[in-house]
Amino acid sequence: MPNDISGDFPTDIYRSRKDSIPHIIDRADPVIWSDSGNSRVLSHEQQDFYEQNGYLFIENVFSADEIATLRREAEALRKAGETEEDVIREASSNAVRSVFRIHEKNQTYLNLMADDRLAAIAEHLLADDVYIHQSRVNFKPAFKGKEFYWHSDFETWHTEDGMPRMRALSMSITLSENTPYNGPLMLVPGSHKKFISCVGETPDDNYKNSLKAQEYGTPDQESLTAMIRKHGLAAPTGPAGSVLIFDCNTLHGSGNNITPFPRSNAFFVYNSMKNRVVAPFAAKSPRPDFLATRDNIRPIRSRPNIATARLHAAE
Ligand code: 6CS
Ligand code: FE
Repeated sequence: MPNDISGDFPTDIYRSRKDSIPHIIDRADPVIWSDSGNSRVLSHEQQDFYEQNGYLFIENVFSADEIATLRREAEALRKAGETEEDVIREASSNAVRSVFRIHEKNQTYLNLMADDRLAAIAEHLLADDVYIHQSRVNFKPAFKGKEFYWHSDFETWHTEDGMPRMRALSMSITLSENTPYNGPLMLVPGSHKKFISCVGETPDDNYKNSLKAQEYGTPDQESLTAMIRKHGLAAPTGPAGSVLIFDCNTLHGSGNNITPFPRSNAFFVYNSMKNRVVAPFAAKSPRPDFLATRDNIRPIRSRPNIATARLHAAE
């Protein structure tokens, strides 16, 4: 049986934004929650790489036709969201930076989140039925796409959204080619096994600034330097239609895009149904539902029975 941690969470084992100095502690959760290494979707080598590095990049998962559809729908989302709260614009140019809740606003992305090429991997790695904690398109537009400073998603999702444990992961689907030049996502391989606490109390309505330029919940430069000196950096690049899977606690960030080529990626955050958000661990009130699903949490699908899956595969 996989490790199960359902029930309430009286102690905050990932304490952050509460002390005057940062601390680095060991991760207290598995990276891969499934006990059996047998997966119909990931090889042992892929699983070993993900467990050790905290990310895995798989090229050419989606066809050119599928990507053309996803790009068309992303553009429709970008154009439609003129004034909505879940559309975040760049601070310096007003260009659309991110559109959230894409799985609730668009049928194509609703279908994509439950696509077996994605969902089956999340269900295996998290060893549970999963739901979408957050979804978005980050457009990183040509010439105007600004940085996402270094951070652990989990630090924010724990302190501001109330995500109890490290039993969630992100999948980034490249809608445009991710090159070394147009602001690719950079990761610190292996950083997912340490939790760096951050200093500075969460301001009220922090998300109104953090989604444009994150200040709170970012690791101090000394801790970052130590982690990067020890583990190095990786910036997976590849064609549109690739998928970057990364653990909720893997340190990552990305630089400005000053090229003529957008770096638009769609993101789904899969969370285990046993890891549903509770009250924020270090914020006065929870963030809105477009950033962290809280109302009406339900699995994206009932996991296909492996025997049935094999039966269909044999047909
Ligand atoms: O605060 C959040 O949930 C968002 N911020 C970043 C920089 N990454 C994860 C997520 O999109
Ligand atoms: Fe992030």
